[in-house]
Amino acid sequence: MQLLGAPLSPFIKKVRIVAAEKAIDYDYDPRPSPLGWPEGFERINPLKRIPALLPDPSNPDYAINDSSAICAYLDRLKPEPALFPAEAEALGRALWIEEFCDSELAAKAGMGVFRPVFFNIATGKAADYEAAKVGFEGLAGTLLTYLEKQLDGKTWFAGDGFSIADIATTCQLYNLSFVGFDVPAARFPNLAAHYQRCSGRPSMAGLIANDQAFVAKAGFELPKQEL
Ligand SMILES: N[C@@H](CCC(=O)N[C@@H](CS)C(=O)NCC(=O)O)C(=O)O
Repeated sequence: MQLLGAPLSPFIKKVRIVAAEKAIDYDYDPRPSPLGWPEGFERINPLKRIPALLPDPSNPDYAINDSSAICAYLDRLKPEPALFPAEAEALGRALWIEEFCDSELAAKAGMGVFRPVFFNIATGKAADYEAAKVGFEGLAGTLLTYLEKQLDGKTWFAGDGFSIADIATTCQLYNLSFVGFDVPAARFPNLAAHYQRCSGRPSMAGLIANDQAFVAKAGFELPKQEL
């Protein structure tokens, strides 16, 4: 199988973490990106989004698109370790937190924080930290506050183990951290501790190391912000 999409995408990370946790091998094509689509990519995904997964790379007309669809596919392909809780209520909660992070949090983190910093830098402009800080405070006061409360007295978001909910959250918080917006532990102690717990797993740490090497090679500066 072949996974397509730029490594900095939080949705690509989500799929790669699931694959790594389950030790599933795949070929990886990092080229498709919102900053440039290979010719004919819409044949794979008419919505022109990443990630895309081709179970058979020789057949671009038969893709599985969308990180949630791909993660569910990988989980069925290799059920162990389970990343979707078996118990009904925990599964419902995991899918809700996954959706919360993939939709509203991703939109506000991506458009409001990541893009004004990284897309500017990547296209040769100055990072717009003023806009990014407004974007961060907008999502901190609502979405991060909600997630913080969900973790009260809990180690994981759904059920009693690491799940797709924890992965989806970590990918979005990492996207913020990448451009200098670490979740402040003083304001969000549960979330900051959860982020440390999840981002230190080998499935995520390897991806972070790749990004750091990329940033160093490109000479990008992404200083940490006071929040
Ligand atoms: N719900 C989708 C979201 C995928 C998505 O929005 N990916 C972004 C990159 S992070 C994208 O391809 N955006 C296309 C664009 O901005 O033109 C998923 O979970 O895969």
